[in-house]
Amino acid sequence: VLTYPPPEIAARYRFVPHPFRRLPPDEMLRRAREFAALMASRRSSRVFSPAPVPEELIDLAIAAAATAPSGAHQQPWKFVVVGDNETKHRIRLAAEAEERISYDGGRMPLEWRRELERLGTTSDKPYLEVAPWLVVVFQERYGLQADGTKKKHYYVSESVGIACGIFVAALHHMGLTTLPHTPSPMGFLARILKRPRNEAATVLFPVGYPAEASLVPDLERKSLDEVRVRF
Ligand code: IYR
Repeated sequence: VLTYPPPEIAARYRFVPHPFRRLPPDEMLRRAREFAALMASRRSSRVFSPAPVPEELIDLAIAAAATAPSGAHQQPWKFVVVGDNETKHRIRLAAEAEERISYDGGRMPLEWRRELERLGTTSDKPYLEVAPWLVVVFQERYGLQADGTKKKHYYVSESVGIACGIFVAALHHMGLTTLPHTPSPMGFLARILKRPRNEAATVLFPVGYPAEASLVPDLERKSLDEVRVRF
């Protein structure tokens, strides 16, 4: 018997049949293996090709990301797509100015810099201009209603984090690559991209193809036994 939704709620709001489609067990296992293998082949890229990417692919990745579950279904995200060279150039200069203070000016503590050493990252961020697209994900820390009043948002970082995860997966699935880049502090992004005061930049994703013959760090992922605890 159905205990959801409560009848008094069903009387006031519309509910529709769950669109879930049950799959045969062998098909479930096949898909599960295929998706896990696909995701295992994903790597972040720090050297991009300037080869163009159709904007429709970026839109489709954002459409997938925006299906993420969110606190109270508030969908507290905005994806700002930047493809013009002038804006990319301004973003690169501003990001590198912050990163120089972090890396070279000692804002990043030694312990942190040591942790990053094997990734070979520096304050130089050419990919911010070379990648054909930059997608900056903003979180709506609160809602701004038409009359200018604020509306509280719930679980904003969790919601936007899930959306970013789906974005990364969608790009990989369609044959593109990215890097979750988090220049810090990143207030310059809201200024350059003219975002309203309720929005804060969360992650900047350069999107495109890896440069030919580019290298990535020889990292290992934790095994299932290291990340999964059976209770
Ligand atoms: N935001 C800097 C530093 C950086 C921090 C972490 I944690 C990384 O995993 C990688 C880099 C940068 O983008 O270089």
